[in-house]
Amino acid sequence: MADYHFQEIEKKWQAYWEKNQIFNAQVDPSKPKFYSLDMFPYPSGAGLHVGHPLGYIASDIITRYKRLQGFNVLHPMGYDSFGLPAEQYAIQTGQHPAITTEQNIKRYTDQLKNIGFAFDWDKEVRTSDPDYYRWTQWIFMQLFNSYYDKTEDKAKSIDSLVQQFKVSGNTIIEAVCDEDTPVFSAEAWNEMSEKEQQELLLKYRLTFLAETTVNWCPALGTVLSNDEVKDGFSERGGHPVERKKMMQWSMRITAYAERLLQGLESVDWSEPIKEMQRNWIGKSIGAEMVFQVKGQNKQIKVFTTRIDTIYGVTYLALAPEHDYVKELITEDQREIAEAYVEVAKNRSERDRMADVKTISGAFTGSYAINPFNGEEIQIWIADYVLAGYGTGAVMAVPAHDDRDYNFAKHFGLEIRQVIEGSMENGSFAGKGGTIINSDFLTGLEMKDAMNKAIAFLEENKIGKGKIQYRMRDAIFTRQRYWGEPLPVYFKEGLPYLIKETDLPLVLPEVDKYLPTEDGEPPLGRAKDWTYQSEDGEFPLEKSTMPGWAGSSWYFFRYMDPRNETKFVDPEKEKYWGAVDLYIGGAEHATGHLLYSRFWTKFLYDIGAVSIEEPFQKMINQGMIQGRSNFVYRVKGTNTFVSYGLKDQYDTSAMHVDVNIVHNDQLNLDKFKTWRPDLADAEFILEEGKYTCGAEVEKMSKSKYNVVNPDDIIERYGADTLRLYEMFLGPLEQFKPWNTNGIDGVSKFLKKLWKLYHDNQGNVSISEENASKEELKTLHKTIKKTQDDLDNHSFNTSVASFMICVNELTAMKCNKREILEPLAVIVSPYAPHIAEELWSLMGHQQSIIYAAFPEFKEEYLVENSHEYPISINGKVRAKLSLSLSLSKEEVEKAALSDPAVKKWTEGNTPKKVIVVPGKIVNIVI
Ligand code: ANZ
Repeated sequence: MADYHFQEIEKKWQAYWEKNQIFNAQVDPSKPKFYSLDMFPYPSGAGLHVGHPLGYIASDIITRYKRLQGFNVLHPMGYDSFGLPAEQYAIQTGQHPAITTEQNIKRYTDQLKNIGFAFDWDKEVRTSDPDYYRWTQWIFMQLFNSYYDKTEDKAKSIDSLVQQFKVSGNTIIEAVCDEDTPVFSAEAWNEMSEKEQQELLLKYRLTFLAETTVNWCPALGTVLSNDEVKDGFSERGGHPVERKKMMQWSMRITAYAERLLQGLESVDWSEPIKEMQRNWIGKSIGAEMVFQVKGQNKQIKVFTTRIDTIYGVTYLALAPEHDYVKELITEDQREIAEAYVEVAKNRSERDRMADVKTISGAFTGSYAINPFNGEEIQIWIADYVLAGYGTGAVMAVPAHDDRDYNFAKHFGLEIRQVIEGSMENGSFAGKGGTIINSDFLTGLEMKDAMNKAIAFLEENKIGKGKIQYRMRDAIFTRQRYWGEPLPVYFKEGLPYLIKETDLPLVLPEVDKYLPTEDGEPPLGRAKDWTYQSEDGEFPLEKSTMPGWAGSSWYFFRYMDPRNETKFVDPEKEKYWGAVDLYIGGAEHATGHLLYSRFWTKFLYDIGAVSIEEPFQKMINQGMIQGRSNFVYRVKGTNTFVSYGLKDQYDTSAMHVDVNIVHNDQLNLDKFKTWRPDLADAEFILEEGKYTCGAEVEKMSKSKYNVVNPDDIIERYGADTLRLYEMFLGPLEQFKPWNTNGIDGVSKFLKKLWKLYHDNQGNVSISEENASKEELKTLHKTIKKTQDDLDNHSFNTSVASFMICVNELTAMKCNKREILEPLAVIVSPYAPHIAEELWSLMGHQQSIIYAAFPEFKEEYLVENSHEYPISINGKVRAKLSLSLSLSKEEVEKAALSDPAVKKWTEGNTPKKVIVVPGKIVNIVI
């Protein structure tokens, strides 16, 4: 073969890898393991664009590098294949989402295989496959059968809870449960009906059914999680979202709040992502206390982080949704207050939080009593109090809290200072300081005042110290078709699990993918959506699981994807353990990454897996943005003027397909055929060319800036694509796709190819020993590549390969001693060409079985030095001498140098000082 024919080479090696199962991973305790994982994609109809493979290329490079270092690597790929777009498409076209999904997966797989990834395709999983989701359903069942024991700080079986209830009710047990769980004795428990017992157990189960305020999206006909809602609109589709109370399944993730927080200390993730998780979990240390309502048998519970300011409380504020609001509104306030509540309720929490300017609220007419000083204070309803946080009620301290201050100012309520010196700069909250005007707290510092106030609460049984988490339980159901059915049926209105042996509970066929006429989810359309249990036939749950169910545990299934008796074989799970490198987008910071950590911890608690944290190290790749091109139409004509001349005309810019532009030059013929209305387009050119304008924007169809990796591969090859994506810049950075530099990368590969060939295009490898210079070039590249890969700095290695190949080309180096290791170090980045060169050099086995070359420091050590020779303080000559010479030898050489002799004129100098490896000073 003469020239570098990447198309043939790439197809050949992809087929070879597949046929020989090169990347098939098996447990091998004799080798260290490396588990490399990419966040698996949702197979959308649009296929991959060049932004998608960025992270996959980086992880592929790492896994190939790890193989060369002797690791046993697991590098799987699969599909998160339940989801909204396929279902929306099904609604529009009637095509079953399974068919759409299958087609999309096929397209994705072809595209991925084209890029030459070292994926173990045998391990592929699809979350929408019944063989997969039976285990998602199985995990759901384990959660349903578990509660959280606070004493042991782990999940335990609900049966053991029932045993405790039988013996001592719930008086002794410390378990996570709903706020409104009553206290009951063993007798009471034993006398309860089955229904009552089941209702109580739902308050403890780790997945449970409860009336919850949810984000309801009427346009999508489903509930959405907080992270699926952005500024009051659905993330997908941008439809309005309302707050609504509904019976919903939830996951008691809050039971794991503290462990989710602590676990962050043990993982190697970027600080911003950890911080986002910490904020989401939102731990606050404070106190909970009750205020008696005057003249009513009611107590209002508040959560405060500043109980030290209790003497500065001048009113209470309740969320508009608070349960007591109705009963607290007095007759004379009714009209104003109720009207206010109506308006406030329809604003989402997010809007209310985001909007700090609008101050709205209403006085209820009722009063509460501050138990510390017996004072009567007004009870207000206020927008800024959130129903879902803490107790949905606050003790307002306008002198020391911004929101309370603004509210008090607006409504003319009292502002009473109780902390010394904290009022300056208009900043109130968060500052400590000595307490004033506060009876027995006066004179104390914040911490002591808090402790003392909490002691007072506890003595008087009106409150206690409390740790509060902002995180809420995660709503687990969606009123959609294309998701996992819940393995639950209803008997007398109560949920029961189907038998494990009846799994998977397969998604039924329906005539349409829409809600039923009476508003039931699409599964309400299925003919026999019932369960045959021992005591009869019962209706099955009609909602399905949310998108995050299947993705919360897929990393375990990859280890053992075809196991029919377990979700993963324990031996395999122990061997592969946690993911060593997880690469994916930062947009999953609080969704997927919290849910999968939660499920892993739960599976650990029940002894199903050996690890508590699923992802040891994580890198979040930046997004590749589109680089849009523009043409400039002279208004009212079909004439387009080149970028440099556009200001001389009255023009309007128009997006043009980037695929008919090369190096910002428009291909005029292609432009004319791009759209029918452009067939007779005319151009005003600059030097015979049409130059387009350019701008960086999100990569999207509507901006005509989507670049398909298939096109790049066809034109330049997969190795060029891989190198180029890495060359674009640091992996974590957001950066535009700019094809302008791709020719350079492609030329580099041609040069690399040429190093191994003579001018006639024949393979030509010399067996001669390499020179020092050649070894130096090689070893500095080995070192750089190794350091870069260890630091996940991919772009810089590409640059060093280029330098290396340029240097070797200049030296006309074709020696095996250099070119073999060079092929190996390039192979993680450009595996096809490396395989081909490796085999051309006579190797029978894939380059993947080679060893990463060992870096030898000695080749980098300089063995000579250019000595400046200074005569009477001025450098008069330069002399290159071996570093192995002694001081005397250096002196002798310096003095016998003709340039130096000219200055000394044959005289013996007064003094000669030799600093070895640096300088020679001569004084005459
Ligand atoms: C009195 C006080 C005085 C407060 C002071 C703060 C400063 P984090 O840190 O976020 O937990 N709060 C409690 N529940 C609330 C709710 N449902 N909606 C809105 N605000 C609520 O904040 C806790 C503080 O936020 C609590 O402490 C309470 O105001 C308020 F100088 O109580 B504080």
